[in-house]
Amino acid sequence: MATRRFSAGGDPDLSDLYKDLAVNDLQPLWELSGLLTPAPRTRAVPYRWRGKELRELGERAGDLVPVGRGGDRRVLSLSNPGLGGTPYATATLWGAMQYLGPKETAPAHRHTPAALRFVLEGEGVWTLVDGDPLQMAADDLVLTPSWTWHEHHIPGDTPMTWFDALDLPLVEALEAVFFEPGQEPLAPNTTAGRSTSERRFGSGPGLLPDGASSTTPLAHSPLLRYCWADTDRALSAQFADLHGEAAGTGHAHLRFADPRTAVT
Ligand code: GTQ
Ligand code: FE2
Repeated sequence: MATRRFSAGGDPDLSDLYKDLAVNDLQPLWELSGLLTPAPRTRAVPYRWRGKELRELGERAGDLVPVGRGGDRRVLSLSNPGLGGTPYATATLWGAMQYLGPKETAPAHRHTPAALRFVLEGEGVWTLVDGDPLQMAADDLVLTPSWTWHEHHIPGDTPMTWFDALDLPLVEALEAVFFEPGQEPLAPNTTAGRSTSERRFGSGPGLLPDGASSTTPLAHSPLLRYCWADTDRALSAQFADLHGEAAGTGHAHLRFADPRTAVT
């Protein structure tokens, strides 16, 4: 039974109606306010989490909290102070810093929320997406689309921290969250060279494997790593083009897009 009470303003008949509505799990729209707002209400507030603290606290978690089954990921979520204690950065986005130590593995799993990762500094992490080994180095963007298997490895001796963004709160609101743990981690010796995804779809502007759009009916970009060297080159080229679209703006601006369709 609904527990919300509505004021009948002293009218006994109305009061009876409201009681009976409640007993029948009904609510009178005319007593409800704030549902159809003229414009969206934004509860999340502008906020800054300082990189220095994130790094230090990640390292401390690294010393104290093992990663593995049961713990799966060593992640500090950004909890927006406007969102009443939820572990979410905004109403629709999860944002977090993930810390992985030397020789550690964050085991395979998959979930319906999609993830993207921005590497802020360092290198040495390999993220396997559906078994394809993607290198993660400073300023790279790495995609883990919805329901793809993923696991993170550091075969070497240097720990690393990176930023995760997931559409978890959005998918949760749609009641569409599914999660599945995977098999034991693959050996990190599968991590050499460029990923299959990059070799096929990261060749350069306008260059796609023949038949790509029909043979890869993916709901997400087949390019899973946007490496900084490519992004930097493209930004520099755009910036240097003083007569082009960037003219007068003083800055170059790029969009990460699905190379098959050039749609985000
Ligand atoms: O790296 O797989 O920040 O599953 C939150 C959930 C990272 C991940 C997060 C995750 C991951
Ligand atoms: Fe994940």
